[in-house]
Amino acid sequence: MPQLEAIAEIDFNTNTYKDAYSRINAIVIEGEQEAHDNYIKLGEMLPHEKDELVRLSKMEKRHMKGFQACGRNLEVTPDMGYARQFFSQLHQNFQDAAAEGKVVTCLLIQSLIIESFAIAAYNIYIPVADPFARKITEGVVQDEYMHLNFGEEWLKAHFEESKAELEEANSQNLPIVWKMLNEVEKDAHILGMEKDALVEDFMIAYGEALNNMGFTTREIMRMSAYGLKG
Ligand code: Y39
Ligand code: FE
Ligand code: FE
Ligand code: FE
Repeated sequence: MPQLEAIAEIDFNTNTYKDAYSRINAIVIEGEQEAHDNYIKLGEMLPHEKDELVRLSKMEKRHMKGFQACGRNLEVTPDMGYARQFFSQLHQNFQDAAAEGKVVTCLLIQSLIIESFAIAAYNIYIPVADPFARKITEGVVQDEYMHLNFGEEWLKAHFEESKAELEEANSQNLPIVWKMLNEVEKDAHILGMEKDALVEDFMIAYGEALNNMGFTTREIMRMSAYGLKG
């Protein structure tokens, strides 16, 4: 449905809205918690960047607390079990990569893929959010651009030696993102967020990051197509 129509129609107090919110809010809370943990882990893997990565991890903790407040404000209990399940594949892939010392894969999963997902979701959510959540989300999305930029800059500086691992990690993890988007489509729609817009914003953020790092347009097209057909 058109965005303006959606704004006019949204009643944040219906059971339908709250039911969808219990899952989306949980996804965001769980995502922020895992992002916190991932940046702590990355700080251990990149001792030279540790201070900066600890700083990013603290921002993620703050985001988590902000979104918990959004749920309380609407009197919604987040379904954390659902959210852990939602992230389990990406979470496992990050853990496996970390155990193998594959820092490039870890950066691709957290700083490129998950941050681009966050940027898309938060930008699409802001115009349809309740006033309390809108204010919180506006503050958060600015930080997410900084997080994406961290991964982008590090990978740009190590591009030649990272390229093969990035392509492999992309092929393993991008299909998971498309699956996650399909899974969340119905609930997102109830909140006024359309899947097409989410996909579009995700691809803009992710594609721009890949471009800034040094991938050619042809490579970016090839990488983006991974898993698109499910
Ligand atoms: O870096 C971060 O802060 C990322 C953890 C946050 C992830 C947010 C994932 C949002 C997906 C929501 C899908 C709703 C349509
Ligand atoms: Fe619609
Ligand atoms: Fe965050
Ligand atoms: Fe982030």
